[in-house]
Amino acid sequence: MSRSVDLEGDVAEVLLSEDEIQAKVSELGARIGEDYAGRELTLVSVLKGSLPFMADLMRAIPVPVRIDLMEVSSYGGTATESSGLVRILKDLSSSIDGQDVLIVEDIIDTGLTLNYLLRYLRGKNPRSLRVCTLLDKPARRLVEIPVDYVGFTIPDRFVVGYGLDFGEVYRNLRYVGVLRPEVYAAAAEA
Ligand code: PRP
Ligand code: 7HP
Repeated sequence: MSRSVDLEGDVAEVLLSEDEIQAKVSELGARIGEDYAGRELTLVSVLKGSLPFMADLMRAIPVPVRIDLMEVSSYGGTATESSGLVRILKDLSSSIDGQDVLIVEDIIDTGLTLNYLLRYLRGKNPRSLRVCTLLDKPARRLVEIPVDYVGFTIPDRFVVGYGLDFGEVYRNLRYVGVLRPEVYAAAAEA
């Protein structure tokens, strides 16, 4: 029998509070603003997880930004393990030829998704291409990739909230937390 979701009750521990996240987003926005002073920037959000981060970050960046959205899915993996096989579900809406582009991610784990995206977007001839991620889990990295802006480096724990999901839920938590082990166990049994 499937277990019902208890949005807040299923969280064992808050890893990053709403205040910590918002302070970091302001800091990142200011840094990006300095680095791109006098220029315009195209932010490419990688759906769905980066949606809250993108929405907050774009408003913290004090230079003109355009936004575009991509959605990719890794397939062949499990609820918590990526396979490295990436499929584009939604492509860019406009050309990025000659533009300064910043990819906005919620988390870099194995690095396989971003490795694929970097190669794909480089092929579209941007003027520059950088990466900003809210969370970085370096212990899980399978492929080395350049990451220009990192909000928080976190330990090897599966996290949810502020866009990050488990089984497509928990994305609307305002903080980042770790789920109770029973939640995984129930999902594995289902
Ligand atoms: C998550 C996250 C990254 C990717 C990171 O996306 O948003 O895109 O996994 O994992 P990796 O470094 O091991 O490749 P997910 O595929 O869970 O989709 P979602 O954003 O829709 O939740
Ligand atoms: C993907 C992902 N999604 C949610 N929580 C995590 O810890 C994750 N790592 N990679």
